[in-house]
Amino acid sequence: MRPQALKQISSARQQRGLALISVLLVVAILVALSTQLLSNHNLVVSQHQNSFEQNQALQYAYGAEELARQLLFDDFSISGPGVDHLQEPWAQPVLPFKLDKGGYLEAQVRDLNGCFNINSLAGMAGEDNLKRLKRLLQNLDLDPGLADLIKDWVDADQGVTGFGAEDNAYLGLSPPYRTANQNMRHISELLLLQNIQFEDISAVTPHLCVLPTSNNKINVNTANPSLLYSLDSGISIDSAQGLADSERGFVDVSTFIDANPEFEIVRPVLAVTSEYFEMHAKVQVGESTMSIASLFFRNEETGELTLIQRDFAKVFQSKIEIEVDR
Ligand SMILES: [Ca+2]
Ligand SMILES: [Ca+2]
Repeated sequence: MRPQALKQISSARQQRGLALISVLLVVAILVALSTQLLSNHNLVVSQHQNSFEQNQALQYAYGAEELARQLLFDDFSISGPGVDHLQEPWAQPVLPFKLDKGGYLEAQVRDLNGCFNINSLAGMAGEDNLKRLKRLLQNLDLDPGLADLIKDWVDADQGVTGFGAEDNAYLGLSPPYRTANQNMRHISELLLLQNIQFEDISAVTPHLCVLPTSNNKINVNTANPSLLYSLDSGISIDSAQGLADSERGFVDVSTFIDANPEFEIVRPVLAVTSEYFEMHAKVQVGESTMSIASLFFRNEETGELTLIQRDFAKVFQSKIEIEVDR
């Protein structure tokens, strides 16, 4: 074959090769674009699914709140007026039940007049409550000096209490900050206290609550043994524990003191009813889980319930123990 003809054949092959490479390149780009589009589409679908499930879970959580509101008003007006104790319907946890579209809901109500109110340290009986918190801490094998730190955080003055700390101590930290010098709004403020240990806070918080008042009473029908013991040095831990283990349903404070005369000295701070309650619910819809802790105030004259605070970050700890057959 002549050299000119060979050259033409080689050039044609090169052109076909280039064309093939171009086609392959276009196909590769199209595949990459399709994959990217599909991936983005899946992400958008997933985001919408999560958003939809979260919204459904939130609506169920609001439903649990409404249920608690109804239970507490029913208790005030019909089933248990004039007294609040742990055998009443509102105090019974709502067993986890399946929801229509899959998932489940569980809820429980806690009486907050049965725990130690941190803000009572800044109230009219602040000094007495400081002694009570110290007794409570000692009973839990914790440093009673923690009570001084908490008191200084919530009291309005700048005078250091015992082992407490005021602005001067916190302004020396990095970053510097000041004491609140007002009622706590959330229990997590405890983590701002000077030299605080997370383990100590974890141990004491189940016995504490944060109420939007400094002058609350203690419901003797719902108070836990640590709180009952802390009320006065004349009350023994065995007496408090025995009382807490019994089925309490005292209809008035006098009846309670007749049966437990060691509490006479703290009569002014005792009650058999409650004003503050916390509804805590956990909802799961699909892959989405939501927790809601709602603080209610119930007017002791009218029974009207006011929602004071919602906390979506509190860890839900079920009161229910489920027996499993093995
Ligand atoms: Ca009641
Ligand atoms: Ca202070």
